[in-house]
Amino acid sequence: MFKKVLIANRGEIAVRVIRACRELGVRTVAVYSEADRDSLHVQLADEQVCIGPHQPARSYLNIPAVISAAEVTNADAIHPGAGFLAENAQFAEACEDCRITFVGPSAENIRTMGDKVDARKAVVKSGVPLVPSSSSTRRRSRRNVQEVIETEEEALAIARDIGYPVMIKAAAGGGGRGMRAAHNDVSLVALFRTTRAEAEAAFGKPDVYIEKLIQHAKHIEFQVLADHHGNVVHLGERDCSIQRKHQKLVEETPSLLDDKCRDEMARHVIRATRSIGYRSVGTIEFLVEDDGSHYFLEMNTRIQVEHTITEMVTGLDLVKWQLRVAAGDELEFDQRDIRGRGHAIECRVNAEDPAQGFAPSPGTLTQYRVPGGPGIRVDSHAYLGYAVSPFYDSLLGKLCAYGDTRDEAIARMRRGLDEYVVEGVHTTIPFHRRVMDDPAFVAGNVHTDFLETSASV
Ligand code: MV4
Repeated sequence: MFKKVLIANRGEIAVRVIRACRELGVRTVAVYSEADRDSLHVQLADEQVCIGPHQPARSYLNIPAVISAAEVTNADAIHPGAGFLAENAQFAEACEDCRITFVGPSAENIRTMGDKVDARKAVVKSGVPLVPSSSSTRRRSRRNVQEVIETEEEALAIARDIGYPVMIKAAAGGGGRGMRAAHNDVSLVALFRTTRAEAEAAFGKPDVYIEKLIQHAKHIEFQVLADHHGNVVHLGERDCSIQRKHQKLVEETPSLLDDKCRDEMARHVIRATRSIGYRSVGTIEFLVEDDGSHYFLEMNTRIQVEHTITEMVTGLDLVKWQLRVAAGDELEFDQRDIRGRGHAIECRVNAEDPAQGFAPSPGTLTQYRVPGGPGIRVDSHAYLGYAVSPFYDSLLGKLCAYGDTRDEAIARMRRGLDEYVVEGVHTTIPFHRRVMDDPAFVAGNVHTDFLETSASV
C-alpha cells in the first residue's frame, strides 16, 4: 500500500478519500486554493499545501502545481477525486512520468473514453448495444461505427437515415455537455454548425457525431471494479434519471429493471471492461427504455459522487478498493460473493435555491445539524460556520438512506430530510422532500424527463 497519498480535489469527495486513506493507515496531503483555507479537507489531512488562487485553472486544474505539491511532500500516489483532473489523460500521464501512481485507470483508457466516438468503437467490439446512429444505417456495415461527421450534406443524409429526432453530440463532450436535439432538416443544419463551433471553443476539437434521440428512458449506470490481476466484477447499477441540466439530484440502487435485463446488461459491462483492459473503479452509462432496450452512452473513468449508495447495498468500501487495486492488491472476492442487499437512495444537498431555478446560494452556515439514526449516512465537508464558496460546485453534502426495502429507504430519506437543518444558504432539501412525496417517484415511474413532466416537484 502507498505510504502517502495526495488528494487533488476539494469538498466532499476530498474528505471521502481522506477518510479511506486514514482507515488504510495511509498519510494524506490536502491541496487547496486560497478560497479553501478553512475547508474540512484541509483540516482532516495530515499535511496541506496551498496550490494557488481560487480560480480552478490556477489551482485544482493546475497540473504543474499539483505535481509539485506531490513531489515536495514525497507523496507516492495522487487520488484525483471526482471532477477537476479526474478524467484528464494528460494529468495521468504526467503522474506516470514523475513516478507517482495515479489512482485511476491508465491514461490510455481515460483518453479513449474521453472521446465519445472512440468509446463507442471500443465497447461495440464486445457486443454492447449502442444508440442507433449513422453506423447502424444501411450505408455502413454493422460493426463499423460511424466516424465523425464532416459536412452538412453528410449530417443531413445521416439524420434522415436514422430518422428524426436525432441528437448531435460533440466527440469531446460527455456528461450532457456539447449535445443538442434536432427535430428536422432545418434545425439539424443550424445545430450541426453551432455544436461544432461550440465544441471547438469548449474542447478545442470540433468533431461531432449523430445518434437517434432516445426519449422517455431511464438513465442507468453500472459500477465496475477491476484489479491488475485480471479480476473484473460489477457492483450492480444505479438509476440516475432525476437530473436537472445534467446535474444529478437523486440516485438509487438497485434500479427497478427486471432481472433478465439487468443480467444481460451486466454481461455486456463485464465484457467491455475486460476487453479494454480496464483496472480501477469505473461506471458504464446506459439509456434503458421501458421495454428493456438499452443503449451504451459513455464510460466514466473516475469514482463517482454517487458511489456511496452502491457501498450501502454491497457493503464494500469502493474508495478503499480503488486505492488498493491502484497499489496492486488483488480483489479478495469474485462476482458470486457480491450480493446487493436492500435499497439505497442518495439526495444531493446543494447550496442552491430551487425556488430561483436552482441558482447558486453561497454564504456562511449559521445553523448546521446533520441527520442520523438507522440507515442514514451523510458524506459532507460542511460544518457550522463554514462559508460556502461561490467559486466551486454547490454540493454541500450527500444524504443517503438505506432500507431493507425501497419503501423503507424512502421513509428514512423523508425523516433524514426533516432532520437536516441548514441555515444561512438556500438548499435543495425542500425540492427533495417534494420528490420523495411525488407519486411517480414513489411508484418508481421516473425517466430522464421526470423534472420536465412532473407537476408536483
Ligand atoms: C442521450 C439521450 C437521449 N438520446 N443521447 C446525458 C448525459 C450523457 N451521458 C448523455 N446524455 C443523454 N444522451 C441520445 N441519443 C439522453 C441523455 C440524457 C438526458 C437528456 C436530457 C435530459 C436529461 C438526461 C438525463 C440523462 C441522459
